[in-house]
Amino acid sequence: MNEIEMYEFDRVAYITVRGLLTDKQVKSLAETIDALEEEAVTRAAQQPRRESPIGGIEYHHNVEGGYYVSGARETGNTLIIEDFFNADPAFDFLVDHAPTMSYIDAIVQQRATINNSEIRIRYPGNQTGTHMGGPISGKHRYGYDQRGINCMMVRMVYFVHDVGPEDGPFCVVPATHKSNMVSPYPGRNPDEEPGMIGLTVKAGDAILFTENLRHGGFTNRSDRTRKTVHIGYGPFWMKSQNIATMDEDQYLLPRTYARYTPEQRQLFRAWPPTLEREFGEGEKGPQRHDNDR
Ligand SMILES: O=C(O)CCC(=O)C(=O)O
Repeated sequence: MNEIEMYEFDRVAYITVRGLLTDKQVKSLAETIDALEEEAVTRAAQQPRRESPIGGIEYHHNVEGGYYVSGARETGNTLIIEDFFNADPAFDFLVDHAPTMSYIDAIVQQRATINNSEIRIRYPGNQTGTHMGGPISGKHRYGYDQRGINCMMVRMVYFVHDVGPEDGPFCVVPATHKSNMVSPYPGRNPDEEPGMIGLTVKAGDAILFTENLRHGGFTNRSDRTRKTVHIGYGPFWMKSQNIATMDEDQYLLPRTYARYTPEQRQLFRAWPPTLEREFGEGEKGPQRHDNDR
């Protein structure tokens, strides 16, 4: 992360990183997402189901695939697939992805781990309601101290196709991570919120932002479905920030863990700080979520 990127991130709470993924990676991700979408849409309404620990949203637990899915493929709706790392080894390169980690390690002071993994498939007519911004304490806080930027949860959003102004771009109210007031505007409609801007991108670009920033997704007014990959990071003690498994242990199947290098495994390890202290190579991974959920 260079000096200008650091300055801009501190100033407005997000940066767009052009060309973070190679053309080959974009192609592979786009194909993998398409295939996963086809499977997930047929499962989304099926058993077994679980409600998010924070209430509200119900998910299908795909036990074989190791992921949670909510939503439906229909106008105005979205399909969200959480814990997608379990679903296909094609996602493995995103774990300990050196260009990404150079950003994460610059803004998360404690050892960073992955706490969130979701694929968002936003069909025409869909929008993502505005959330966050203003004074926030705890796990979504943006901070700055004598060592520099000190973020709690941040996200990298990867784009596998171009997203123009009509395609439901990710949107932000810049600099609201430093706002001393909660937004006074009623409702959560990002299209109507003063100060909200859409961030247009090309395939291969990524957007890095702190969860403290007020953000959402403008209505997708095109006839194209918007597909993105979101990966969240934060200090190692932070539990899952996926909605289906909020504040639980990370959901990584033993077979996923077994594929990973020691460095990749570290990104899912809350404690102890080094892998070797507890497990030898190839031994059991983080806690598995069983079929009862
Ligand atoms: O991309 C979007 O539509 C919104 C994403 C979002 O809210 C998030 O990643 O926290």
